[in-house]
Amino acid sequence: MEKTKIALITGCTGQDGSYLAEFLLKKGYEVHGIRRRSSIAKLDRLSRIHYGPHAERNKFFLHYGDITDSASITQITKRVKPDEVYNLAAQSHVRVSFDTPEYTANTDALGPLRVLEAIRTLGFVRKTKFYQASTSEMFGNPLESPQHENTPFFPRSPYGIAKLYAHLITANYREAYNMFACSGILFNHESPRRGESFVTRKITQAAIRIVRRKQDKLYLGNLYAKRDWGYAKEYVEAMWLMLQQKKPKDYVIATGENHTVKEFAELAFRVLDIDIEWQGQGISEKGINKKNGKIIVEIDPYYFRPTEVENLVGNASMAKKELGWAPKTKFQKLVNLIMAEEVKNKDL
Ligand code: NAP
Ligand code: F7E
Repeated sequence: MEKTKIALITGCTGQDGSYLAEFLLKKGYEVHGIRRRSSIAKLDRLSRIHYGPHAERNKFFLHYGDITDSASITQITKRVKPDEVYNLAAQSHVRVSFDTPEYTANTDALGPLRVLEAIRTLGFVRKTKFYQASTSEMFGNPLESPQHENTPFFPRSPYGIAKLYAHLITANYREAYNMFACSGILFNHESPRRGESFVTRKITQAAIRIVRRKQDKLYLGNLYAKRDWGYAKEYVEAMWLMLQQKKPKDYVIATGENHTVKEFAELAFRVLDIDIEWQGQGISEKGINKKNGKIIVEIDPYYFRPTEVENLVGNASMAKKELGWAPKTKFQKLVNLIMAEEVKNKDL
């Protein structure tokens, strides 16, 4: 009989961590996740696994730890003896990284280093494969479009810069210690589990509240930023596929098309039968509900970033060729599937 594989996921309570845990349990893995201590337990995204009446329940374990605390990371790695480590833990908000640059560097740059060092110093280099959650934010203002694995990096935020360190140190451990260590350069991916302060969920939740008359307006920053938005549930499979290859290698994961924040807002409101008419320019631009003439979208400069990434779109053809991975959910379908979940939420 084949031995059960053991996976350790940092950032298990997050959007991707929860989808990945479900995916790996379905594959028959024993899954260990790291959770942070907080005053309120934040296990909502794991409720289907952790509390549900599922057979997998016995193969899922949570450990208290923190990516800024080497001792906890090393102890958990020593106890779990993972075959695969997925390092998803991060301060993942780009705007917030300008407010907390040092913490972001500690978590997003040194965090992955701590995990790599745990694997190395415990003597697990031959046993344990390592996945690092890299990001399209490393491209920043890119020199070419679409971006691929060899596009030069020009990050534009403390987040992007911290993630670039993590990306490069992962490559260094691969070369220096012959470790199976690789990074997925994932473009934006969303879902009904996406954090509520990212622009997609902020828009979908506000649209529902506005229709339910619980909110008057939606305040946004840059309406013209373009992002390549995919579906998180599909992207976690690409992470796993990367660790199943013969050789460790970095891959871009993206849909290959991008859209503006404005288009996202238009589609989300359209699901609720609201068409937006745009008037004005710059910070005076407003979105008006065509049905009743009410202003439903306004600009708040607070949401502008000191340095913005204007236009990202990825080329995932290497992932298609070598991993057999391709996105199934494109823009319109993605907006619809998030909205379909939001409308069920009676608390909004
Ligand atoms: P997310 O929902 O914000 O989840 C982040 C996870 O990291 C959460 O579980 C969080 O725990 C945990 N975490 C944060 N700080 C920690 C610390 N100091 N110690 C231990 N755990 C900590 O992010 P996501 O969207 O799932 O993204 C997963 C990873 O992919 C992140 O590294 C992100 O930077 C990267 N990424 C995301 C995208 C995207 O579009 N989603 C694209 C490219 C790369 P709490 O639940 O306790 O907060
Ligand atoms: O912003 C603009 C904002 O915060 C998208 C993270 O997962 O993906 C994510 O980072 C765009 C930006 O995501 C608002 O200026 C306008 O241009 O949803 P976001 P992000 O910054 O692209 C990458 C790949 C990651 O790796 C990150 O971890 O939308 N925007 N108005 C706004 N953004 C927010 N959050 N809020 C607004 O009101």
